[in-house]
Amino acid sequence: MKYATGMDYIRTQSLPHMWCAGCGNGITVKAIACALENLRLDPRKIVMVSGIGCWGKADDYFTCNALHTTHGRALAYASGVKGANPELTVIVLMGDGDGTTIGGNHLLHAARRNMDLTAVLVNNYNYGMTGGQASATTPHDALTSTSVLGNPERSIDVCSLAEVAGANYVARETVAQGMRLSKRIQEAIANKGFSLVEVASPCTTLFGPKNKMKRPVEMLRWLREKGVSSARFDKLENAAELGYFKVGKFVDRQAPDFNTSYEVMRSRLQQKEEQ
Ligand SMILES: Cc1ncc(C[n+]2csc(CCOP(=O)(O)OP(=O)(O)O)c2C)c(N)n1
Repeated sequence: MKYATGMDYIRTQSLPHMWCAGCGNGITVKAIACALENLRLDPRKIVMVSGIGCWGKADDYFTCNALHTTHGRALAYASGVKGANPELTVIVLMGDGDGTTIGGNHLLHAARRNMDLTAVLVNNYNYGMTGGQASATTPHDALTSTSVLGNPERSIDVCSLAEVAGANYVARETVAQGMRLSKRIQEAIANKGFSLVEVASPCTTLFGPKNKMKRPVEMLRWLREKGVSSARFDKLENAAELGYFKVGKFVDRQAPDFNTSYEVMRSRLQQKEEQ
C-alpha cells in the first residue's frame, strides 16, 4: 500500500517553519497535506483561509492559494470566497482563540449556514502567539498568563457547539495520532457542508510548562491519555472532571449545504419571472 507524503502540497521554500519545538502545528500541516493528496485535489483550486496567531501562519506552508485574514474573522472571509466561487475547496485555519473566543459567533453561524467549508481548528488551550492568555477552551482551573491562580471559567466544547449549530461533519483528534487526524480531515473535506475538525495540540512553550508539563513529550502523553473514544468516556466515572475528553467522529450527515439551498431559491425566482 502506498502512503501519502503530502509533499506536493507543502511549500518547502517556506521551511523551516516558525513554530516552537514540540508544537503540534507541523503535524497538523502534514495531516492536511496528506488528506489533500489522498483526495487528489488540485492545489490551484484550494484556498487556505487563515486567521491570526501561531496556527494562523499555517497558510504559508501550503502550495495552495492563501488568504490571511483578521483574528476571529476567517470564517466570514471564507464564506465570501465559497459564495463567490463554489468550485473552490475552502479550508479555514483557526486557533482556539481565533475560532471559539473572538470568532465564536462566526463559528455558530457558519455551522448553521452549512456552507461547504472545512474548518481545522487547532486547540492549544490558550492564546499562543500573544503570550498564553486564557481562551474559551482553557480548562477550568488551568494556569495561564491571565489566570495565574487558576481559570475560574469553564471551557467550551467546540465540537458540541458545532453539532448543535448544524454542522454536517464534526470530529476531534489529537496530534498524538497524526494518521487518524489526517483521515478525519479527509472525511471533513469530502463532506459537502460545514465541517469542523478540532485538533487537540500542545502549546509547549506557554500552556504546558505552566501546567506541570515542562517537556513537549509530557503534553503529548497528556493528550494521548486523556483523549478517549465516546464509548470509553461514557464508561469512565467523572470523566470530564478528571480531564478526559472525547476523540473521534461525532457527526457525519448530508443535510443540504448553503450553495445547494441557494440554487433552489434562485430557481424559484426564475420560475416567477417566467410566469
Ligand atoms: C482583532 C484582534 N484582536 C486581537 C489580536 C491580537 N492577537 C493576535 S494573535 C492572538 C492570539 C491567537 O491565539 P489563538 O487564536 O488561540 O491561536 P494560537 O496563536 O494559539 O495558534 C491575539 C489575541 C489581533 N491580532 N486582532
